[in-house]
Amino acid sequence: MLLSFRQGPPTDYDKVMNVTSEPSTTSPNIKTKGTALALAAAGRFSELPIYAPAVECMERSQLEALQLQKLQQQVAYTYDNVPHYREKMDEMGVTPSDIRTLADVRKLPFTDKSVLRDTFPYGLFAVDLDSIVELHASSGTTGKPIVVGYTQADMDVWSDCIARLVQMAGVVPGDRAQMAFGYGMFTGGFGLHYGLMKLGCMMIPAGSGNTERHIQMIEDYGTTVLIATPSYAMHICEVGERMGYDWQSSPLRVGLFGGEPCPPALKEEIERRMHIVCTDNYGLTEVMGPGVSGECLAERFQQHIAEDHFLWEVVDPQTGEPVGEGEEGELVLTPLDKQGIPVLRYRTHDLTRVHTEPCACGRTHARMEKVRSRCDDMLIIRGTNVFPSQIEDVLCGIEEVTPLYHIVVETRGGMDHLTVETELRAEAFSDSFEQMDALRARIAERLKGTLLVGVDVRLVEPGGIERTAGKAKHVDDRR
Ligand code: DLL
Repeated sequence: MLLSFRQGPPTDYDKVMNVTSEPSTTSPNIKTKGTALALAAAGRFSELPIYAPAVECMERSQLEALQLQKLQQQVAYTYDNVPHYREKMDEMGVTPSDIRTLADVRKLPFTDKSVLRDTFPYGLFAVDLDSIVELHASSGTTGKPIVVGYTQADMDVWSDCIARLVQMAGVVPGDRAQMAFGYGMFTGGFGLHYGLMKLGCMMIPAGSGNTERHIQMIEDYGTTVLIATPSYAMHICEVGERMGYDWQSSPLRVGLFGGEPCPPALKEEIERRMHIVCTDNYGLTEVMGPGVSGECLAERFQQHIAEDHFLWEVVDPQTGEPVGEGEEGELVLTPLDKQGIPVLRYRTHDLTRVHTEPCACGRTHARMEKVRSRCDDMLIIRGTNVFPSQIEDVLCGIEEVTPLYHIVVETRGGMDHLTVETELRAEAFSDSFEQMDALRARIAERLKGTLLVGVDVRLVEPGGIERTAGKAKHVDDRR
């Protein structure tokens, strides 16, 4: 039997619905009146409602005891029910009884995406298919998809994790939540949908695409929360502006973003132009989908990990050895109560740092920094390592261009060649060739200074970088 944790009743929301505050000094245009956002804008973080305070604010020592108990059960369950892990652990000479402390997790084998691919579709499932109530998959670009199955207990944990993180992001029961993720096999759509419903929101299942209709629906249905990838939210913002939609008087207040990196500059730009508060949440299909971590309103660029459901490690991507507390490395996750498809020590390939100091919101669960890069998205250009996020950071510091960009890598004359396409803001656009060329040269110079390799810069007219309804694709490696 797996441990299940009973959530306490949601906090009393009435008190936050009646709060008003002075306009936020940092973002004066953001609509906060009469909502949980008002408390945050007033810096009254400790009064913000918490979905499951008994777990989210647990003493760390208690939390670790809970994690250990769950880890021991989960390892035994996985060993008994998944032949792949039994064989691996037997080969390594590890038995479930060897897990006596949380650090003993390091005795267990890592899991990589390839294991899930090689066992397609059901090879890692720990239960009979009769007990699976929902299937999801991540498409990836090559090979077979990664397929994951959820039991009813998994679905309950999933929706609890989401209800928690959306509450953390300023959503309250009664909010009207419009979904702009697709409802297909992708975990984003249904995952957020179930959790928002659990919190008591009205769901508007618009799905991805048809951007003008999204804007019409926001107005017609009084949508207060938008769920999207940040790049699609930016597109919704621009299309609305072109349609003459007044975001300031729109009912929308909260953006729940996830599924792809959200650079701080992009988030701030969306907040400013749409007059909403945006938070970022993180997850991945292999360990659950969305729901692993989310930002609270006190700490705007870090995400609380649902530590009662996920044991985290941060390791050196090369050696697999743990890095020091607060140092950057690859996030490795072990879900602690997954029944359908348990995975041990999943190598996310996502780079982050994790902090455990107390947070002003009162939650004790550790915070991971926003994921900006993956260890497998590093480009090697003429022997130099280049991360797309470095390019993003440079471009975000140049006011004439938008945060949208595209990178093309190709071989020219036997050498790696990097072209960065960056989009001009309408107000920076000029028909003076000299001016545009000077800007292009300035951007190329800045990029070279950071990346230490020469780069061709192509200025693209406003709207020229492709917009997608899902995750943005930044790199086209043609080598
Ligand atoms: O993207 C799950 C998800 C959906 C999370 C919606 C949040 C909201 P996958 O399609 O399996 O699952 O992709 C997982 O996307 O390993 C990260 O590299 C990236 N990713 C997801 N969320 C974030 C985020 C979903 N907030 C992969 N910031 C992960 C940065 C993210 N990267």
